Amino acid sequence: MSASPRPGTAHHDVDVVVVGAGFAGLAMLRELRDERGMSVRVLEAGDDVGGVWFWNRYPGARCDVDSTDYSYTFSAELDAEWDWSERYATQPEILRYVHHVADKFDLRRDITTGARVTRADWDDAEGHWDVVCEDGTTARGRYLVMATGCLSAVKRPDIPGIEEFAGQVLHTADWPREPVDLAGKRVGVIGTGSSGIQVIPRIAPEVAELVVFQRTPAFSVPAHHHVLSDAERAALRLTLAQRREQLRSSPTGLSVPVTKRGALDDDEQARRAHYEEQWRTAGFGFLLAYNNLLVSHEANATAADFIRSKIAERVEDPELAAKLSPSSYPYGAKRPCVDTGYYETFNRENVTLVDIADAPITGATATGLTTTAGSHDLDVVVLATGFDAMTGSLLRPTITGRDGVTLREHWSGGPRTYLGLMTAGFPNMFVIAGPGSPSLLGNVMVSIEQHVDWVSALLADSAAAGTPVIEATAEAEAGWVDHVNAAAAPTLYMEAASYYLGAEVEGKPRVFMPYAGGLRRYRRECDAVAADGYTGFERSPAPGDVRVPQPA
Ligand code: N01
Repeated sequence: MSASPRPGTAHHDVDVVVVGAGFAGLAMLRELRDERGMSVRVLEAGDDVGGVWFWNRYPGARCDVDSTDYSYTFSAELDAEWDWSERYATQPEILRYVHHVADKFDLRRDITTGARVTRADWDDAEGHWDVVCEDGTTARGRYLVMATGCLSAVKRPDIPGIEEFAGQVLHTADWPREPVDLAGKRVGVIGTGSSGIQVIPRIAPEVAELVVFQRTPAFSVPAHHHVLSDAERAALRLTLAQRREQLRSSPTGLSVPVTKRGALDDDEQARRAHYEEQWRTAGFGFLLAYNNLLVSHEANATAADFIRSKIAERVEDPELAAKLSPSSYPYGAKRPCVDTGYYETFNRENVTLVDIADAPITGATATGLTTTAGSHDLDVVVLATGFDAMTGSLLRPTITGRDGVTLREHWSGGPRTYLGLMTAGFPNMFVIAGPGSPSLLGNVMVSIEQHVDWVSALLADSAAAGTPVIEATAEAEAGWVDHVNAAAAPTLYMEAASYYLGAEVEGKPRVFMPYAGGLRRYRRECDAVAADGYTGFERSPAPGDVRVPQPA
């Protein structure tokens, strides 16, 4: 299908069309334009850059990876002029950083905002992608890079009668840009994952009543975020290079020391002391307190018991503490959370927990929400219900590859990729931080930069060889799918109804989507493929006399 723009909208004919102007899209744009001399157009649905940090502006939103490690590493000048103010940066500070990067590297001139991609079609005869946006913007590019994020397709629960509700309905991942005044209001929050756990303690002191609708309790440990002192910032600067090297070579992309100790190597007293120490400092790294928490039930139970004992200390009412304590899945099998005062929030007079596993929500009325056990009058409903993870943002647009096959058809049994980067039958389409990559299981920034560099080198190599049409072979894809499954099989990840497994959306194929082999191993696999002349990819000349983009 050829792209033709609506009157008043633009058409962009470029080497590369990138979808999404979050961390991944901006990195891809800078790399291909400034390092490879390619023309790039980024199409972004939001009306500004920032991706997930543009949309998730709910109170309390912040990252849970140390800010220093949640940064680009491609520019020493950028490093020198940017100072994070807190251990875990808030959403506004991260967005300021993204804006700073966009301005410093003059990225905005190649970005169209307010352009939600609705379809992309591979034209086999011409060897390019035609891309169409909801607003009529169109683009054509030799390459298509989906930098749409793994947690960006917002999931709204189906609540019968919600349109009758007279109050406000907000979603954490689609929070209004203008300030929302919750003071003195009766607010219901549905969902107790990372977003719920951040928003709940933050709004509890200002609202009149807070009703938390919990389906599955989460494991959460203290974040210990704090404003960085001058001395801490100076120390971070001094150790930055070494820290970056450690991130690149670590299995998680986190600056958490890797231990060789398993939880059962210590006796109970030593283990408890170690957990106490981790509890006081580690934040998200608590999951790495021992090296076998995600592979051994027995080891995992020691950490899970420890966290439950802490919940019991933090929540005054033992019955409430029990309801807030996860027991139906291993610690870490769902993405663990970090918090600031989450459990203590339930000691407040104005906060109520409603267990919707026992008494599910049946619907909404003009005045609030009803469950099988009763009704709750509310002024505002906050949906902290997460995302159609990993595949949602790739399957919501219609993407058609060779022979008219859609990505939805090709992935009907679950996502299939080679190295998490390409999918057979979809030539010249790359996914950044998508299914089959380690992105979600570690520091996504490290994955993003690895993917961007690796894809950039592949495009340069292919252009130099006169074979700019690149496609993962069906065999390589099948091999990687097996490899991803094999990496996940021995882990406890398989034992929770998580979004890693596609359990968050009814009817979604239940396959483990991220690569659980770790970033270090993943990087080695990718490097070996490149060193071997890009095995698993078929590369061919462009059809006809189409211009071959040349690297700088
Ligand atoms: O989403 P989630 P999130 N009825 O899917 C519940 C990143 N993140 O937005 O577990 C009732 O984790 C659902 O219940 P259940 C981070 O990677 C990072 O909180 O499905 N309840 C669950 O409690 C994170 O993992 C940061 O039974 C429903 C919650 O809603 C990811 O984003 C901050 C429901 C969804 O939890 C997603 O986090 C925020 C329904 N129909 C997010 N549907 C930081 O960096 C879902 N739920 C700190």
